[in-house]
This record gives sequence, structure tokens and C-alpha cells, in this order.
Amino acid sequence: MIEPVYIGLGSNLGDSENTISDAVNALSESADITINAVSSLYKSAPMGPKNQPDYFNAVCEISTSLDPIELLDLCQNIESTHGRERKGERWGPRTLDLDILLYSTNTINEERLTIPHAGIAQREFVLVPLFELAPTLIMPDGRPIAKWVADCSLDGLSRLR
Ligand code: ROI
Repeated sequence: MIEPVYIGLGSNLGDSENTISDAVNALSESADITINAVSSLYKSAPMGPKNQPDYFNAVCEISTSLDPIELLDLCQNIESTHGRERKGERWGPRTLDLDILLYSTNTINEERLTIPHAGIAQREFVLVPLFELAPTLIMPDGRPIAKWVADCSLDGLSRLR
């Protein structure tokens, strides 16, 4: 299916800016993915434990012929290539996080994958870059993304470039 899919990128360990641009390049190297747009880069205060560095966040829009689980596998491979370790610490710092935020208008509830990504409504570091790319997007609950942004605290978020 070739319909817009949105991927959230986050990093707060190492050279986060480079890691995020490398991750976009890695996605674009897949024959099954076209990058349509990449948001500005944002800096955001950590959600969860505060004793970790600020995060860099961005969102990209892709078209892909991969199904959601194939795309998840690819994202997890790219995370591993960038030194991501899954140590089980909940909401700890990470070199790279790639989250499938939206996969067209699909709702998915599987063991490995929840789409829309859980917690998206509280995450200004996801909603604001997503809004930048798709200001007229209708979210899976039928409400416009502008309403989701309006209902979300924007404290601690800044746009870098
Ligand atoms: N906080 C911010 N600001 N940005 C993230 O990408 C991010 N990712 C996470 C948790 C630990 C929830 N906090 C975050 O996974």
C-alpha cells in the first residue's frame, strides 16, 4: 500500500543530530521506502525520568510498500546499527528511537506494534513536527491534528532548524 506513513525519530545519547540524519538516510536506502518529507529538528525536555539529557526529535513522512511489521523490523535494525541497546530500563536514554506513529489510517493492536503509537496525544515532540508536515491531517479518532496539538502542553519544546 502506498499511503503516507509517519515515523518519529528521537535521540538523547551521542551525536543525536547526526544520528537522526543518518537514520533518515538509512530509511531512504531501502528500495521499499520513499522519503516524502522530513520535519525540522526539535529539542525537547525528556518525558519520563528527568535525569537524562534533552532529546532531539523529528518526524518523517514516507511512502512504503512494506507492511507494518516489515517496517517495524527495518526500524529496529536501523536502531541496532546505531548502537541502541534494549536494557529494559523503561523510558531511559537512547541513541536512537524510531517509532511508527501512523500507518495510513490503520489502527493496529498487536503484541509488537500499536498504531497509532501509544501516548502520541501527550507527546508534543511528536505532534508538533507531525503538524509541521501534515497540518490538515485527520487523526485516527476523526479529530484534526490541530486539535491534538492545541490540547497538548508545548512546554520544553524548541525548534532548532
Ligand atoms: N522524551 C522526549 N522529549 N523525546 C523522546 O523522543 C522521548 N522518547 C522516549 C521517552 C523516554 C518516553 N521520552 C522522550 O522514549
